Amino acid sequence: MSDFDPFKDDDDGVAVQEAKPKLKRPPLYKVILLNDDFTPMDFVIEILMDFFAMPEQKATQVMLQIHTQGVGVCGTYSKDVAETKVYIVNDYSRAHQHPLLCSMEAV
Ligand code: TYC
Repeated sequence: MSDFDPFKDDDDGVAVQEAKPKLKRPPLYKVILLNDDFTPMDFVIEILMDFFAMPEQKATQVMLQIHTQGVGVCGTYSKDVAETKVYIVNDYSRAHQHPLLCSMEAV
C-alpha cells in the first residue's frame, strides 16, 4: 500500500511562504544614427528602409530629423537585436565607404 496520506501534517510546524516570482521585462535599447557631413541622404534613407523596415516617407522624415538635430532613433529593440542592427549598419556603411555611425543606448 502507498505511504501517501493527504491528512498527515508532516511539515514539522514550519510555515512556508511562497516566494513571488521575480519576473522583470528585459531592458530595451534605442538604436540611433548620428549625423555627419559626408554620408549621402539617399544612403541614410536606404538604411532606414532596408534595416529598420520604414516606409520611404517615414525614412525621409527620420533622415531629415537626424540631419537637422544631429541624432535620431531608428527603433527600440532587445539588447541582442539592437547589437546586431548596430553591427550590420556600421558594416554596410563601411563597405560602401560612408562614415555613417550607428549606435545604441539603454531606454
Ligand atoms: N548630413 C548628411 C548630408 O548632408 C545627411 C545625413 C543624414 C548623414 C543623416 C547622416 O545619419 C545621417 N549629406
